[in-house]
Amino acid sequence: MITFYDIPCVDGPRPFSSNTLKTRFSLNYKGLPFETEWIEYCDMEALYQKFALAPARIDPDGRAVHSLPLIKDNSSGQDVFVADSLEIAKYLDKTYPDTPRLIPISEDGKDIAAQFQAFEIDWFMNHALSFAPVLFKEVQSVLSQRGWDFFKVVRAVNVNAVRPDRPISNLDELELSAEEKKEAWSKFKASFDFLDDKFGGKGNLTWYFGDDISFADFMVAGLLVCVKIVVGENSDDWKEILALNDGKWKLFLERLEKYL
Ligand SMILES: N[C@@H](CCC(=O)N[C@@H](CS)C(=O)NCC(=O)O)C(=O)O
Repeated sequence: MITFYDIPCVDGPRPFSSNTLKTRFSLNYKGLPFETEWIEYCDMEALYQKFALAPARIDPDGRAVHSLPLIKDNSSGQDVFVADSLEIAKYLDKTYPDTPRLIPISEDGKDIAAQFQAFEIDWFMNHALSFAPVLFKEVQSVLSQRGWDFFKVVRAVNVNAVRPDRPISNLDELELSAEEKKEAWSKFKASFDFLDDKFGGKGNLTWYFGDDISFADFMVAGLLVCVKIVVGENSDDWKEILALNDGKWKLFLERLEKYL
């Protein structure tokens, strides 16, 4: 059985994190049975310590990051731990070869997993980075106070990287003017024109790799579902996103709903 460590919303055990959602989509798409253990941000390091796991990564500021998603798979008789949604996708493809692949087999020798990372960076980092502070601030609405107290400090570092002229020590200090928010939202919404081309072009919806679903689709779906939950599905901003590119992303999410 696979144990999937996910981050809960304050009002109950439901996912909101774009990163863990990628893994939830992946597990469900493969049809692999799993159980979820809900872990708050402030308890992630203790979880890693409980199993004597090394941090998932070291951030550029030197912080050891004990991140989710993390899975524990004991199907082989031994506990195997894998962190990071892309690493988990690679592991699941390798360990469960009879299930639908998340990362297509490369026919030209190119590293497709690396292309996925490049795609995500290209989309979000190059087209919509200024949206990150707005999204982080909204995350407060779904976290417990303990979760927010951790999140608001670690994400301040990311916000400072985007806005180096006005450094903050936690997200409570982050003040975004109506104008800044509007601009960030419009950049984020405009980034879907970049995605439109990659998902079938105008008036047509395909998956990132054409006919077959892959992990790249879950990268986009993970962030979309996160935005929906964090800003609220009745918000005008969310409704606008669903209407973008002739309703493409609404249809996209409807088609993936069964893997949530
Ligand atoms: N690239 C990683 C990112 C994982 C990640 O940063 N997850 C966040 C949750 S959205 C986390 O656990 N952060 C903990 C921290 O920053 O201390 C993935 O795709 O799994």
